[in-house]
Amino acid sequence: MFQTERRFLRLLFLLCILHYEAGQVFGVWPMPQQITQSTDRYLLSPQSFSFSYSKDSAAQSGCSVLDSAFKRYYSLIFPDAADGARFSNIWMDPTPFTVSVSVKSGECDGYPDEGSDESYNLSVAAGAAALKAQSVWGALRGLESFSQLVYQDKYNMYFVNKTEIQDFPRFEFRGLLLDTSRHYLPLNAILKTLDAMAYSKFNVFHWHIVDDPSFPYQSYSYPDLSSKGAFHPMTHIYTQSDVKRVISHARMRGIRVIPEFDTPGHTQSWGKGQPNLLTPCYKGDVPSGTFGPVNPILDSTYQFMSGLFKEMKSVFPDSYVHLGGDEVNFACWKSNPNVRAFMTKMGFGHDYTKLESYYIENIVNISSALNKTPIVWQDVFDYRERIPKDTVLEIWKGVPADYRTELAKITHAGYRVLLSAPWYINHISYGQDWRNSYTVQPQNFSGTDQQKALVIGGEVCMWGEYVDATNLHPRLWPRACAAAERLWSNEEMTSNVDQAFPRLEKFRCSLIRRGIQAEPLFVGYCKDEYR
Ligand code: CP6
Repeated sequence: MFQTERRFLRLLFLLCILHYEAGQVFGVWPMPQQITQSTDRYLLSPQSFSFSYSKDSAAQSGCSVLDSAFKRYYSLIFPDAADGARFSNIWMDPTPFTVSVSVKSGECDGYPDEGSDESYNLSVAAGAAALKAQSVWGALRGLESFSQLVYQDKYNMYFVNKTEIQDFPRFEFRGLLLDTSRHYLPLNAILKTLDAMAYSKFNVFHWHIVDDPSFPYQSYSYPDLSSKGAFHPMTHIYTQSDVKRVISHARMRGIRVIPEFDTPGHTQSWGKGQPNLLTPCYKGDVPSGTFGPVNPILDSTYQFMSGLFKEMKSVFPDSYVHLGGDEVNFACWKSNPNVRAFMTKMGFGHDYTKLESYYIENIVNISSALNKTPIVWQDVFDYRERIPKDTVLEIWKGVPADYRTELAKITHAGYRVLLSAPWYINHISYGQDWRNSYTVQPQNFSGTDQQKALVIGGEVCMWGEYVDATNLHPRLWPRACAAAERLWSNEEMTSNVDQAFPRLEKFRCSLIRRGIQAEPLFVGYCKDEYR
């Protein structure tokens, strides 16, 4: 009975939006869970606009995350406030306007993590807006929404309409993968991506930092990994200070940084700086001079991985780590007589998936012992390793539809899953492919409610074979925004892709305005695009 009432109210609400959109399209991307706006609007002037901590807020001035967010959002809302001469409100009374922020928890120096509360309420009225959140992370989401509500009229006057928002994310994990091994991405390209992620309320940066082609992470325990394995030992590396900057920039935006150290496959570059790590491949009875995946039969391998993961724990604060485990080619293992002898000794027969299992089990145990929750690619489940129940499996295979079978299978086994298969946006094609990303329904597979609750979110993947700093931003934006809304917003309110189009067009123009080179969705122009 409540259900039907709720449905009815939602329908009524959607009709209101439609009616309203005749005048002006909603300005918030991703769509908040609940938003009501009126046509009453308030003039804002940069000179008399301010953010402040409300008296009842647990965080006050000195709270690093919010202090710097206030500065950032002031410039985002009033991009031309700096050139004061051009913008002068001589015709208008500069009515004061204050956004009062109140958070329940005063924790400002921590890192966002699993379980961070990102909910917020925003109420915009005459002369004041009230933003209330449990944590600073929710306050950040609210500030972003507020900034998107502000617009300029044809005289370039700033306005905000009377608005009420109640908002929270549908999924707790809304990630974006960058691959810095196929091409090196300069620090600035990463920081800018983090900026744009915050605009779309993404909250996890999955840093696929190393892979076959290069090892740009400068390890302090094993410096040869980058000095020998990076494209260039000085210019194409991420120093400890670079990594700190990425983590800090992300923290300020409520974004977690989860590094991926993908093994045992995808490790060619590791072999250059770490002798005896990779398996020597054989041609007949003699080593061929080439190397395969990490050598799973040596104690020295696990000593090295322990050392590297201990370093990871001290460098990356997030409680999760991505261990990879995808696309392991068994040919080299099969060719090596020592590996074959080990197989026999262990009773694995000729089943090399058992060897892969053995390796992953060891690696997962190393990271669990360091209190890190592992994420692995779905291949690891396919091999049926005995992995701890808190392991997250990331589904990357099976487009267009097969990932549903995979979701059903893995959640049936009781594991939590992350969906990235339909969001491989390194794939490009002619036309509006964001629509495919938008219409994905992560919980649309056959399974119980319990199974569906195991979908913790999803990830947009930007693999780097054909991407470097020259084309990264336009390839990412606004295409990644489609998944961002799918992962944040209410399913029913965002079920119509045609209704999303004008909002996304508008959001893309805001991205341009904020300095993100987001590509066009279709024919048209942005106001002020070449200012
Ligand atoms: N690198 C690594 C890759 C991919 C994967 N892992 C990949 C595979 C297929 C496509 C795109 C990327 N480049 N380490 C798979 C998770 Cl289409």
